[in-house]
Amino acid sequence: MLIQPGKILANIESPEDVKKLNQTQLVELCNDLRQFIVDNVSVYGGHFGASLGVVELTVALHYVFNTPYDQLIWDVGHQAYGHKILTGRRDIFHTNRTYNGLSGFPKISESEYDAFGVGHSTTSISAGLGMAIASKYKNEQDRQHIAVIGDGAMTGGLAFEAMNHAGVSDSNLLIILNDNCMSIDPNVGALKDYLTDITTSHTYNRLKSDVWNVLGKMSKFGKSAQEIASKLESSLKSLILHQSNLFESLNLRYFGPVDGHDIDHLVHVMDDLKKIPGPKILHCITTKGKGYRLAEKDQTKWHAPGKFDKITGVIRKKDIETPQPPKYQNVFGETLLELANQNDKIMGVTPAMPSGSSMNIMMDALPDRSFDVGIAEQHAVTFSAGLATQGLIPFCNIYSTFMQRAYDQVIHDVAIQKLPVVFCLDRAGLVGADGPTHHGAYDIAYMRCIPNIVIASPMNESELRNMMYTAQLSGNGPIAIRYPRGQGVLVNWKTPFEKIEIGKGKKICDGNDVAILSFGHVGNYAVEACAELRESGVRPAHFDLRFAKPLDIQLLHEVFSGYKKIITIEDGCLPGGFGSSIIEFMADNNYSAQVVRLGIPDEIIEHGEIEQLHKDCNYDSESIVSAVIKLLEPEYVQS
Ligand SMILES: Cc1ncc(C[n+]2csc(CCOP(=O)(O)OP(=O)(O)O)c2C)c(N)n1
Repeated sequence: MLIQPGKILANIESPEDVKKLNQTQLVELCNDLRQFIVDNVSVYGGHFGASLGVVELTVALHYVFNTPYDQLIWDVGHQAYGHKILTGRRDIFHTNRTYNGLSGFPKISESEYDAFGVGHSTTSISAGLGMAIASKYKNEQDRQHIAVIGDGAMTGGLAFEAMNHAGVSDSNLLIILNDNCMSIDPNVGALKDYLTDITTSHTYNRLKSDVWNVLGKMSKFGKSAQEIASKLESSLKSLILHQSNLFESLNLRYFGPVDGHDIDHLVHVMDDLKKIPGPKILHCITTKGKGYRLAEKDQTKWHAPGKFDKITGVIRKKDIETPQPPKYQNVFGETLLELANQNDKIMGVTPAMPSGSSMNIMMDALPDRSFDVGIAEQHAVTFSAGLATQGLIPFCNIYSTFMQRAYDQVIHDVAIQKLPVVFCLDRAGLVGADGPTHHGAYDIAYMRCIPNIVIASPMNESELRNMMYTAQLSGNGPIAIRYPRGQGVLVNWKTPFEKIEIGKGKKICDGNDVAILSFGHVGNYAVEACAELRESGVRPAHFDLRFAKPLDIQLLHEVFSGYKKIITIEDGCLPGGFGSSIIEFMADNNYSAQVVRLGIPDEIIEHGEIEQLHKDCNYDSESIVSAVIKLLEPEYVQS
């Protein structure tokens, strides 16, 4: 179903067309754009509230700035739907986040208007500064660089590293702080309080009007930007005597706060800021979900609600009658609370993903023992290390993909000191529609080379519970438990806790000729494949290793002594992954066997349905069946 845009939006093929509109038409364009986003996301799914919140900002930016020559960098990029629709992608927007369709995030290879690829947060100021300094070097003084960053993304340390640099750079960088008081969940921390303070403070309202008075004169009389900038400077300085401003103290000129939904005012302000050289920040106040009442009211639920009925606001659920297994994240959330009630040393740590990880279950019940630390993965890990030095047992839940941010902290702060931090790596493996920026492809490989760490992965919910239970008993160095996005396999998953011996795998079924070695939830594909093969008389053996480190040496000796054809399967990258560890074992122990490794190949995997991606990467159950059959064919052995 192709969704029809409103009258004004129907004529926008590029930002050039936006620039032809008058003020009234700009307001109408905002209405059309908002409606088009509601119409599309309600039918096709995707991120929702964030794009609705920046409709006016998006229109104003494309109206005032000369994109793509001027470079517009979106932080995270989940709010860039309006940007995509205005920049030539309106008619294919219904393919957003689908297989072979548009990416849900800005992507350099998708459009010249996407100045920088994103998905992870807090990169925009650094990237924008790099571009601004490059422009200066190339003598492109007229070129503008605009980083649009949310107050949530601003809690990440990288933003401050970038501002620290920008403040001494004399570069043409405009930071637009899109402040809606929300991350996915309500934003947290002292910075959030500070932003609220400057939004409501009397001094800053005075500052605002002084600044706009000066800017107003500038537009009217056409004075040179430098002259006005220096007036502005002294006006700011006199006010700063009354109250220091965080951004000003980093040498960034601070403007605002302004109403981020007043398109006229935004256009006026941005037009003026364009003429002021140097690094500067415009603080815009917006409402996440603006224009869709329910999304304004429950902003966390409507961050990415899935498909819904746009009239009633009822979120569509799959029509499945039979009881379903829970999501792994909920098993984590409920089990953590259960364990925390039994063991008062347990603490919970999440970098800005309370709902996404289900850590919110513990946060609601035990608020003093669970922490949302903002979008700050590095801090989350080192903070957990600090807790662990004091005899506590932190469960630090970080999506596999976001843990990439905190790699040195895992090695330097946790593993070297052998601290008992329990890392729970959610969304490990391919994640589907979010695509390459979010696939949890690398954690087995990047964790496996770190000494002192245990790497476990459950095949089902009950195993996840037991791994969490075992982890808090051990107190003996770090452990990482990886589990995928989505549902497990057991309807009755709340099994009594049982200790699992660290480094012990298990035999799923006996067989002959071929042995399949799996790690984690994808072992269920191997179970399906074995069942199918048995029907045609082929009997592979299946072992689930449960630990990629330490490996079950005894079990592997048994496998390599008994089988000359081996298939490994993992929901992780092949280079350096679980399969590689099996080949290393084989070489180190002088075994010789034919080993076929199934997993994520050494290439960037795009977005699409998870099942489709598993199939493309050749590790769904059908692919395992084919791999077994091929391995048994003599020609295959020779080739
Ligand atoms: C490094 C990293 N950690 C976590 C996330 C998950 N995440 C996606 S959007 C988001 C909230 C962003 O908040 P903000 O920047 O204020 O934008 P808003 O959605 O409020 O417009 C988070 C935590 C991410 N994308 N990147």
